[in-house]
Amino acid sequence: NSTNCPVDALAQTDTLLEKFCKEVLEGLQSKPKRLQSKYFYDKEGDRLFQQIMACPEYYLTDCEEEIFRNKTKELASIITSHSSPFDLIELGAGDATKSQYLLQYLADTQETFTYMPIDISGNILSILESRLKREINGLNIRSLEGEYFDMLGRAAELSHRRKVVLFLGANIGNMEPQAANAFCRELRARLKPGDLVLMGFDLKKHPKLILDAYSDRAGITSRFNLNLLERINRELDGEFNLDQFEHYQSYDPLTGACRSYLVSKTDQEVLVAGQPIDFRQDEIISMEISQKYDPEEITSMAKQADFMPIGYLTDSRNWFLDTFWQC
Ligand code: AVJ
Repeated sequence: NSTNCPVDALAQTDTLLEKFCKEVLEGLQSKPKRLQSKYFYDKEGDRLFQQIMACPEYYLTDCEEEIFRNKTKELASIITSHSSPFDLIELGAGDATKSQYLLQYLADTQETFTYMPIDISGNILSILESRLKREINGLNIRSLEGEYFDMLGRAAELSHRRKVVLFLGANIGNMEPQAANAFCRELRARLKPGDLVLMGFDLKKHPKLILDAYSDRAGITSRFNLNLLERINRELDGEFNLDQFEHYQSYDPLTGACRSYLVSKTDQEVLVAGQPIDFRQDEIISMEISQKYDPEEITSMAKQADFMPIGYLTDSRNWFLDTFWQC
């Protein structure tokens, strides 16, 4: 039984399910308890995240879409003037609603390139691939399902052109600032001189706007968080009772950290993959960070990773920033 996996019994046999199980148990056995937000995105999580993006409070997607829709030509000309010919790799592509504007433009202007979307959700990649093949004539697309750096390695084997790496949607916000710095250094180390990165950051703004974006009135963000417990029930023989947990969101304007938690409503014991997990009333599981930055912090992140900032674009409200870094 593949769901029966005491942590130490797992040697190197890391199938995806075994890794999920191992990381979930490790997180729930830590103090404070934590789960990793990359696991939000099963089929139901993909669906809920698409609903979040359509929520009136969730401004991030609208802002970045505005940039990609209104400034497609600027984006494309920075890319073509700094790194042609190129292949386009997108980390955490999701449904690629924003990059689609750029892909369409580049295809229309006769650029020859392969688009390689990387995502941890095979489900969203197949949705993406069939839509793009239908909507963009002649697009070369090669989807890669898995974790960022594993698949970046695969992409490097497949591509012999310069690389343009898109990392949009403030996905980098899901890393603690320290981890984001380390991520940028590792990304830089895997790229070659001349390669380009286009990164999307959510900017610090009125704390209430940020908090509202992650605690929407319709309660979809709450369901998005609770869905991970449901996924654990489905895939790891978990016995979470979702009614016994409540979503709690915080935003700290001092640090820019926007964090989500699930709070246990009672003292309870929950079996996960045969392992008993004890909760006290009011004990939290740390679920996700969505870090907010200011422009100075973004520039210093580029420099500490040895990238050269070569240009940036913002939306009309100055809430979101897409920046180009060159190796
Ligand atoms: C997909 C990581 C950009 O942190 O804003 C949305 C995920 N979580 N609402 C974000 C998310 C709760 C989102 N990212």
